[in-house]
Amino acid sequence: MLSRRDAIKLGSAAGAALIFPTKQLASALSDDPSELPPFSVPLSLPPVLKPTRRTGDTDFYDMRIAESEHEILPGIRTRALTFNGGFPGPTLRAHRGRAVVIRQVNDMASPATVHLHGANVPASSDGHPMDPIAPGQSRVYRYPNDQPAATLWYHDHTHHLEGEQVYRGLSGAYLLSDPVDALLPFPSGEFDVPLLLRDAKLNGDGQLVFVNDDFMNRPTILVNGRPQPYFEVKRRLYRLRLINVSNLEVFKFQLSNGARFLQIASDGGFLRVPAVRQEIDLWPAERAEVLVDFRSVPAGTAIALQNVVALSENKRDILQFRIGGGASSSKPELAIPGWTGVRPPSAQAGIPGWPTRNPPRERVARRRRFVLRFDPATGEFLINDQGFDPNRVDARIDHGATEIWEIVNGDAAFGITHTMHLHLVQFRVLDRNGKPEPGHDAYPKDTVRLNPGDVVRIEATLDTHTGRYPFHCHFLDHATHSMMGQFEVVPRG
Ligand SMILES: [Cu+2]
Repeated sequence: MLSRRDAIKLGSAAGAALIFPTKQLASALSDDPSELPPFSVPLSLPPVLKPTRRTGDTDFYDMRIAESEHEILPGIRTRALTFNGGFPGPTLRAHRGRAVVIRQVNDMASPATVHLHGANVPASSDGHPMDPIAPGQSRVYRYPNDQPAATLWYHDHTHHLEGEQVYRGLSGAYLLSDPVDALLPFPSGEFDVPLLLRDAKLNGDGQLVFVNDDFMNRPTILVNGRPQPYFEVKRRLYRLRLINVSNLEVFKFQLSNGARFLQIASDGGFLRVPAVRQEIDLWPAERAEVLVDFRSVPAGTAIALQNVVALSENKRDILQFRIGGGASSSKPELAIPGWTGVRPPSAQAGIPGWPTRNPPRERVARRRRFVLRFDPATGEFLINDQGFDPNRVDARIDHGATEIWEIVNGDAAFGITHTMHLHLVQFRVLDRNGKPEPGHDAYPKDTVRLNPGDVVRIEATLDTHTGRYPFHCHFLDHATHSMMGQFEVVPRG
């Protein structure tokens, strides 16, 4: 079985042809990273968007989707598709129990639809691929924020355009907090840092080049829109919100000094138990919140966040932490066995909103099976041998039902990785190839990784909104062509 790494190791176009039999082959093995050495530019942070209006229970925002120019490489203006001119878009900070209402104006020449990834929202505000904002038009999205604290993100989801439009810049962070956040002794404010990670190809003029599914030829790594930046940090704990906004890039993060992360949250919020991790896997659309501890690191030290499964050596370095002076925080600092940092409260289950829901097995209403497979005859990516059809509903689910879905990566022969993302719901990964999924990868999840040949079972309870929602591979270039289906939650009759 060949992985993406193995494909590179083959080191020949012929080898790659076996695995990636599509049109990107001509460019597959060329590589033209920017001349910029890693860690030449400072990390930038997307601005936090201010509401235009607040009421007792709702924050109102205005956003504008438009092409604009952005400095990715120093001194070069790159045309991008942007929310409010940002690459990535501005960060929204939302609070559980306070609704957010966003008026999105589409000033692009193409349609747009805005999906809030990981959120539990009514179907009318889900940003369904078939529910676009036409050019020149606007639309109001309503987000109830009735779910536990989580690192969510928003992105374009326009049918057949989502791959290119997200690649060209249409994504941003949406950080939902709740009272649990305030109770836990985690870094906040400037020490709580969203990191939107992706790859890109820039041509000789510094312009973004998009070729669908051309993951082997996107040699530039961007963090918050800047190439392999450095980040000046203090000698203290940091909370990093890692968000993979790539179409296709997979990361396995390590710290260059061998230090470990404390993972506190996954896609949909806090883990049941924080996990000490040497490595963090992060595939497209996944999130991980980690604490890193610079308290005992000498001032003047540099530590790199690295991707140890990078397809080429120049993509290995992601971000450099430059440890400055500065006192450690006045907050009570924490210790956990096996880690140099934090000891979270031990009684998580007693904290209101801590995500501990595990539906009993006997209530499982239905089991389904979905096989994800590349079709070499058409170059399309299929679910149960079908491409996306907006007129077809693949799963009708009674409101309140718990279902178990068996998801199969049927591409062992081609060595193609996939993921499965369900809108609307956070699910639990029960097992992978018959073995229980480790807690940090099990719950709460909205996107699950599938290596070639993997068989994964997930369990989801659809007890919130009714209506029609997509599920799809979140390698967006696969979803665009056209690895997507729909489920519909129907009221009980
Ligand atoms: Cu896929």
